[in-house]
Amino acid sequence: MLPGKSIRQREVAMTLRLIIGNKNYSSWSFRPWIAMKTANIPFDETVVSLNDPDFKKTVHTISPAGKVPAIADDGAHVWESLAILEYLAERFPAAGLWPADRAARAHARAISSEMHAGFVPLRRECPMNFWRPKKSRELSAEARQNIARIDAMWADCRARFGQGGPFLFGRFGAADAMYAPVVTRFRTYGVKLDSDSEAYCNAVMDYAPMKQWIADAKNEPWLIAAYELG
Ligand SMILES: N[C@@H](CCC(=O)N[C@@H](CS)C(=O)NCC(=O)O)C(=O)O
Repeated sequence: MLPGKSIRQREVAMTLRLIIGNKNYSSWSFRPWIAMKTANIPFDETVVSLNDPDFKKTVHTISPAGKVPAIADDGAHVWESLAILEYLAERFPAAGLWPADRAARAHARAISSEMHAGFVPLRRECPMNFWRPKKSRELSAEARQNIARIDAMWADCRARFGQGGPFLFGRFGAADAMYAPVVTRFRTYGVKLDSDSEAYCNAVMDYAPMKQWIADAKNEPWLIAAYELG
C-alpha cells in the first residue's frame, strides 16, 4: 500500500484519467472514449474545449504533443488515439478490443491504421458535428474516393469477419471505435452507402455508448465557428 493512504484512496489515485476535447467536434477524442465504455473500464473524464485559453496547459499535464485525447494510468501517460487503443487492449485483455483470431486482428489493425493515417479529404470536408442539420454537401473527388474505400472496407469486414455480431469483427472493438466518428459524419452529411455498410452504420448508431456520446455532445455549451461548415 502507498505510505499514508487507505486502500480506497489508493484506488481513487489509480483511476485512469482521460482528457478529451469537445464531444461535438473532437473525433479523435471519441475513439478511446467509446472503447473504454465498451470495455467497461472505469475512468475520470476531463473535457476541455478546443478553444479554451487553458487548453494547452491542461493537456500538457499528460500529453507532450499538446493534443487530445490523452490518458494517464498507473504511471503511464499515453497520447495518440491509436496508441491509446493499443494500450487499453494490452492493459485490459479480457475486454477483447482486438479480435482473438490472428488474421482478423491483423486486418483490424490495418484498417485502424488506415483511418489514423488517412482519409484527410473526408475529414476536412465532413468534420464531426452533431449540431449541424443533417443534409448533404458538395464533396471533392478525393473525399468521394475516401467514401468508396471505406464503404468497400466495411462491407468486406462484415462479410469476412462479422459473423459474431453486427460490427466489423462481430462484437464492438477497437476498429469500430476508430470508425465510429466516420459513421456519424456519413449521417450528418447524408452520405449513402451499399446496403451492408448501411446496416453496419445503423448498428453503430444504435449502440448505447454512441447514443450517450451524442447526447453529451448536444448538451455542450461551446460553439466553435471554425468547425461549423455549412
Ligand atoms: N493523431 C492524433 C490527433 C489528435 C488531434 O489532432 N486532436 C485535436 C482535437 S480532435 C487537437 O487536440 N487539437 C487541438 C490542437 O491541435 O491544438 C490522435 O490520433 O490522437
